[in-house]
Amino acid sequence: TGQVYIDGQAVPVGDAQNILEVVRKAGIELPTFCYHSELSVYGACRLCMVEVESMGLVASCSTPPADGMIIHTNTRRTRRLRRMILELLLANHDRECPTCAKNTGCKLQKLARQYGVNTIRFGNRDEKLPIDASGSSIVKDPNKCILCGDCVRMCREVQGLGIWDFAHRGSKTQVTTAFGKDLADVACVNCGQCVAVCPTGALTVKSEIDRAWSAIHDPAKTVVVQIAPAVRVALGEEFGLAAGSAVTGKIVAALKKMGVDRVFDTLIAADLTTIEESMEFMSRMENGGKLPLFTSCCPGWIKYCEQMHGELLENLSSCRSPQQMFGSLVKKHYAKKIGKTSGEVVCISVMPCTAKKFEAQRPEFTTDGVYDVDIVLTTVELAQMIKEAGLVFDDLEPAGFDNPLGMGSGGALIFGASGGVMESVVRFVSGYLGGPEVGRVDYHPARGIEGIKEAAVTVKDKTLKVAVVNGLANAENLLQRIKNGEADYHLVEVMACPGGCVGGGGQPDANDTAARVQRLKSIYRLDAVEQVHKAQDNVYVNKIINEWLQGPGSHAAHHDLHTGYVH
Ligand code: HC0
Ligand code: SF4
Repeated sequence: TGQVYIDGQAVPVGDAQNILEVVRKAGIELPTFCYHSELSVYGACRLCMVEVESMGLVASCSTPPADGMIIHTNTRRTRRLRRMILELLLANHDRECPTCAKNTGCKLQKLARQYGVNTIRFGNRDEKLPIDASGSSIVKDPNKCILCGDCVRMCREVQGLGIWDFAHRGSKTQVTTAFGKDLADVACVNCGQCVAVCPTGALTVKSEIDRAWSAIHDPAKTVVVQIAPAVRVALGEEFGLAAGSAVTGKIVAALKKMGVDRVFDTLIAADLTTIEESMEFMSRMENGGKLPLFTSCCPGWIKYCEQMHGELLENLSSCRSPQQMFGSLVKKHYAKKIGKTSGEVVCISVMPCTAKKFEAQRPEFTTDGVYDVDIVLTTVELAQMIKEAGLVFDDLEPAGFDNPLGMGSGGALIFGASGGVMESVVRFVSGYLGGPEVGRVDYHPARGIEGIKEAAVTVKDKTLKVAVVNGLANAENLLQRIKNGEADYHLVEVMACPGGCVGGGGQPDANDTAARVQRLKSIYRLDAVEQVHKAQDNVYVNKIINEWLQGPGSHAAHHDLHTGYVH
């Protein structure tokens, strides 16, 4: 409370926790590397230093405001200090900017320009540390790390995993995995949240752009693309549109112009997931099966559960994720329909998620020796390809998906937001059981960006206790409460990323909470105007179940759409 004076302007403190927040309220952007409102305060980068009268230079992120404080944000000393910090960081940093994946998106580069650093008085470090590209989803280049510790706190505080930590001392300090193990050999679940928060090119997404172009340019291949729910409300941001802009038709148009043969929608597989998972859930309810049932579409959550909670594997739904149901349908059925072998059809996914790259490479998801999903591109990677193709995104005339795999319900679309899978199951089950909510079911308690949501829903004579959780630290918290008998549910949805897929590690500015909220709202706006609201009303899904899979609950449906888990 009270007020402070920032560069001569009186500013109320309000509920600001530190000087940095008040300064931002005053409309002044202080530079920071290590400050994120969702993570703990670290105060390491010192870029946010301000001068406070009678205190001298202080780090604004870790100094609380006091009534009457007189603060100067732009003085000879702050300017000299910021430039010196940037220069020292650059001296110790790989400077191959034009070929860096973060070029033009790098915060170090941006701040160096902003503060006019145009010469570096110190020699560059010449020791080159090895790059770790052993994992499926993320690449670590320690030569570009500025030791801000953002990845360390993100992985520990939001995902509860603590894959990264500081090792060694002084000028040898590095951020690394335990015992310096390769990324492929640690418990990392590939969520990409550390990549999203990394200000430089030290952590980047493993690109599959070259492989995608090779497939598109190969005349012997039929290239089929699926687009995940959360991509369509985020990709526009890469072309300067507001967060949450819906650009579905433009994405389809761009892919066609790039030379893709068929553009399909993951939504059709999400509807299939809703149906299969709801049937599994109702059968467990009726037959005394393992409960709570946990959703299984998030590959980060699945890997986490396999590694940390072997005792819960029977509680996981056996449904493959929509991405993998789609891949399975394409390779086992669609390829035949168009007279091709599974090897002649290349299935590319566009996902908001980096862990989907890992999921696609799980050995169980193959048909006749080839992967069901061959290539996974993130939202940002697809945007990059659209730029490379020279397409003016704004000018693209929206196009429609191809059939028979191009149509999904509103219930499938909301999979992209935390709570969406839960709501779709509620829509299906209440319709199926003929409860009071047959028709247009909206289930608001499942919605929103909060980390843990709990509710009870009554369908006919049954009360279902449900929980929705995002962020693996929140999930762990919930699991412990279940274990200790403090909580008990029938159905739990888990998504690893904050806000669900809209906040996936492959999205533009994946760490931007305001953008996540806009994307979430956009998804529900699109759902509200969608004519087909529930999975069971999607005629294309019913056709596929009956004509390709020999009816609901058949052996084929089980074989093609379900999976198992490993300890
Ligand atoms: Fe998601 Fe999915 S909703 S995980 O968040 O379930 O990535 O968008 O594609 O598979 O449909 C991500 C998003 C998907 C899958 C779907 C699910
Ligand atoms: Fe941790 Fe996710 Fe980064 Fe892996 S990808 S190190 S789990 S934040």
